[in-house]
Amino acid sequence: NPSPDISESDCKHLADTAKKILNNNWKDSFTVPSSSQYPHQWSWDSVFIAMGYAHYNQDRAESELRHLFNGQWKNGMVPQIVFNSTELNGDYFPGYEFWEINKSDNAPDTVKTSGICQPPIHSTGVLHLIKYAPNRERALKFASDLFPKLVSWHNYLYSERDPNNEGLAYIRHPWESGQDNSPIWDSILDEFEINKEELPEYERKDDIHVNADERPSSEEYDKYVYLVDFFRHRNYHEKQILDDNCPFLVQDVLFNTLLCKANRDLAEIASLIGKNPKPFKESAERTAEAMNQKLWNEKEQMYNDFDLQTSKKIQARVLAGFMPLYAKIPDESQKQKMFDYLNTHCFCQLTDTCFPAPSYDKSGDDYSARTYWRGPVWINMNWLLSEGLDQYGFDDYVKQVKNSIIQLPFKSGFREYYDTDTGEGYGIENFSWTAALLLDTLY
Ligand code: 9YW
Repeated sequence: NPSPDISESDCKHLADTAKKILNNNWKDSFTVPSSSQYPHQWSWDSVFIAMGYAHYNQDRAESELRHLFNGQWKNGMVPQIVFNSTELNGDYFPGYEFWEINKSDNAPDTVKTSGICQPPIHSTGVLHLIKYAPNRERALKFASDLFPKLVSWHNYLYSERDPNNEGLAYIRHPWESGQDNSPIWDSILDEFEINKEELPEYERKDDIHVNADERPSSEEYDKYVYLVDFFRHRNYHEKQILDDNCPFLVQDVLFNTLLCKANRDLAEIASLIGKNPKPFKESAERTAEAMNQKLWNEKEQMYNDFDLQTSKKIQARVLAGFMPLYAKIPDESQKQKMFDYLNTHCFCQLTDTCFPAPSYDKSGDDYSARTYWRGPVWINMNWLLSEGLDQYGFDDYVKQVKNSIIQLPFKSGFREYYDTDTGEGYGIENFSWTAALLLDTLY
């Protein structure tokens, strides 16, 4: 353990600070990830944030999710961003106008959103609310109201994003993974050429408040923009996007892990509110089986994404490859192999003096201690990892990972990401999910 233990009064002070951060990032009915860097509502951020509120402010937890689902598309897609209608022109690109979502018949009529989605952790957030909110009756009523929307979100993923009916949903943009510039995408982004002249003119805004060297490269950004342009040219018509060979089509490990877990949790919600849990249990099992068949890599001792354009696994040693633990997908032999790799100098061994768990294998040549999704520790990934390891009884490692969730903000403030070796914080300050998940861990 690289830091001294934290006293109870320090913990209390830390929790108070976390609540203040969420309060400052609260915009009437939802919470922005950061008032400066991300001034709108983000889909999976809001779920992590609601998980924190669940313990002490049920009103806000419900409002957070309600506001997000107000932006749900007519085909069931829950959008990555619901724009802040009172401050549409914050420092953020691509803003609402760039997405041109009104080209799609499926876009919501009045709510302004982006045209892609993020990992489907929503049913899991609602079950969390039922489990931890002070007023359980009220949480159950809220879950009943939201239930049809959760069902239609899952249905969207299995119908529109799984053309070969495999039980695995694809993503079509790195932003949909929640891990924008992860090394997972390198092979695909390097491979597809874009004609610069055909690229729409745009100006990045993500490097105004944060060091540019921690952010994705300009080549990566061009590809991100190219893909958005590709979708809007096809009016966000999923079949068209597929038929025209979208260059980025990936069955992602983290996304499908969270889909599997969300189905397990939706089944539990269904039982609690008097609905039939069976279809959701079946979907969860199908996805788990498909992940074990198609995404498990015995040699690498972890799961890999699958590139649908080349029909190959993408071998990148990212922390996300261990996430299936969270949905209890690995069997006894797989879980041990995964742990044997996780618990090495590559991701922080129990005896090492570092903060687990870096987002990318530290022994890789292209590991970077401070570049966004290419190495730093992220609190949401730690949270998912600790919940996963806990289910398999890896208690010592769970303790270390939870310790990082508490020690890193204590040492360096509520940052977006941290250096695994020094604990130094990077990215934007006063970051909402870091605060919310610290609260969930302390409660
Ligand atoms: C973007 C808001 C989002 C997160 C993503 C993270 C980053 C940048 O910030 O995305 O412009 O969407 O990669 O996981 O939801 O915190």
